[in-house]
Amino acid sequence: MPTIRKRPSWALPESAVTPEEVFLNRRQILAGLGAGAAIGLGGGLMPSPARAESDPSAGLYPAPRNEAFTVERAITPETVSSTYNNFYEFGSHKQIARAAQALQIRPWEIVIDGLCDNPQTIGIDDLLKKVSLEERVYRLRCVEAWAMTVPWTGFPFADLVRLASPTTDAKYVRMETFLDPDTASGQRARWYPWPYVEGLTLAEATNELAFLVTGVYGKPAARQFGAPLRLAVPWKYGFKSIKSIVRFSFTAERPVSFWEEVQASEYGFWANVNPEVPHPRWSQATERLLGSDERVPTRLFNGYGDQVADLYTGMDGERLFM
Ligand SMILES: Nc1nc2c(c(=O)[nH]1)N[C@H]1C(S)=C(S)[C@@H](COP(=O)(O)O)O[C@H]1N2
Ligand SMILES: [Mo]
Repeated sequence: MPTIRKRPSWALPESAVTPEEVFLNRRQILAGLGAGAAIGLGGGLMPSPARAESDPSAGLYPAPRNEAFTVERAITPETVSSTYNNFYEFGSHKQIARAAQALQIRPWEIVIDGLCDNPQTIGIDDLLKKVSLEERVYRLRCVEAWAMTVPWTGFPFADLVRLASPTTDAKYVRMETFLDPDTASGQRARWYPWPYVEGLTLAEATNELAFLVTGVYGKPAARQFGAPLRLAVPWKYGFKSIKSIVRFSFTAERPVSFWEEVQASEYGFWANVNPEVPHPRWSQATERLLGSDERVPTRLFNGYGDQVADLYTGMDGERLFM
């Protein structure tokens, strides 16, 4: 259940988000016309919307919007956000949407293991029966200085932590993406430490903002977004939001994440957004909004400081912002 009761400072009334309403109307039209018409309307831009329609979890969407999580920015059009993706498993460029359609998202087993009382292997559809889905509009800020605003559907990470029941020794949760070089040609590139790994402290994973995503734009997530289960931690650079997760392990040791292993001098464990801490090769002061030429100032913790700044008090020795 959502724990935010008061509207945080970064939220504005729903009515301020005009393009979102346009999007919602369009979604209703699409639903009314059915999958066949959606293919025509999507043109060549949206890869295979019909496949999302045949997803066994499709009936769970759209999920009710949690109004505590809305933002003042316009929703990024789906045609833009679903055709400009980072998903190195399918290539080191942004146009991986078509290649990602090869990913088999059923059956999809998720291993929960490590320092917890309820280790288990659970299929995604069984997991979906144990949680209740809600929609949250979040910003996402990539370390490359572009940003988008998307309506994710999912459930609080805290619900999965509760299901696993970590022991008192557990301090971190380590997450892993699938490993299948036959499907994901990027995983044949031997210089990357596959599979993709990310990690959070347990305090971060149980923060109200940490969200496990199963859908986006009111339907099951398209594969390029990291179906059938990805993370959204909007106060951190986008690379922390690991896609297509197959394993959650509770650990006492801090996990080494994919990009940290590739280049620790540029990508750290914490990766909290901060406009005043430049990446070694570029400024983080501003960001480009996907789908426009507009550059806007970047905000500390990507604008989510009220929710997360407390997580980092007394941690001044850590490289919190890279
Ligand atoms: N498994 C996996 N997860 C990943 C990535 C990736 O390459 N592989 N890229 C990350 C990066 S750098 C970003 S910015 C976001 C992009 O999410 P989007 O494509 O949904 O915008 O996914 C993150 N999660
Ligand atoms: Mo990114």
